[in-house]
Amino acid sequence: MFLRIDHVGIACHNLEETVQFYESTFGLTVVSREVNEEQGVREAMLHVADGEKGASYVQLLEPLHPDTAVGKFLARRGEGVHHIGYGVADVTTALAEIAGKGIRLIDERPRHGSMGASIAFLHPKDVRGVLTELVEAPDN
Ligand code: V0V
Ligand code: CO
Repeated sequence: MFLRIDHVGIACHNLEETVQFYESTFGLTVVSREVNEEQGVREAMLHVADGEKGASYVQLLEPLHPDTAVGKFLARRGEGVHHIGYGVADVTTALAEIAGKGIRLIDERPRHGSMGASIAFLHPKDVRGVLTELVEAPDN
């Protein structure tokens, strides 16, 4: 079902400072910056590698408000890994297959994600404590 690790989502208080840290420490490059009001985030994608089945990224996430998914996470747990995004060929098909196994879906239908992707989240309580995102890239 999974084609690649599309991205690792990392929660931070200050996006610009954290981007600078990733650029200067690891030599990564920002390839996209977006504000996603629906998800309550300001985010940057930093390219890590290209593979046969697509590219992988680090996604740095700053909350737009405290009362958002990432805002609540920061208040509870502090900065760190927030979610894993796996590349899939078709989010709708993958969601149906996963739902059929009894896993709780946060999103019943795909939403708009970074860089034109279709995304959907699975509940961390049903994925052994890991907030899991399915990502269908536009050029899949
Ligand atoms: C919360 N919990 C987590 C978690 N966030 N566990 C693992 N990883 C996380 N990131 C746990 C938390 O410790 C609680 O466990 C329980 O879930 C309920 O937490 P809560 O603080 O009451 O929070 P809720 O229920 O209000 O919301 C949690 C969920 C929410 C996961 C449902 O964050 C959500 O809907 N996330 C999906 C959307 C999202 O994360 N968007 C931002 C990224 P205990 O204490 O009860 O045991 S946007 C993005 O990635 C984009 C745009 C992209 O990739 O393109
Ligand atoms: Co993400």
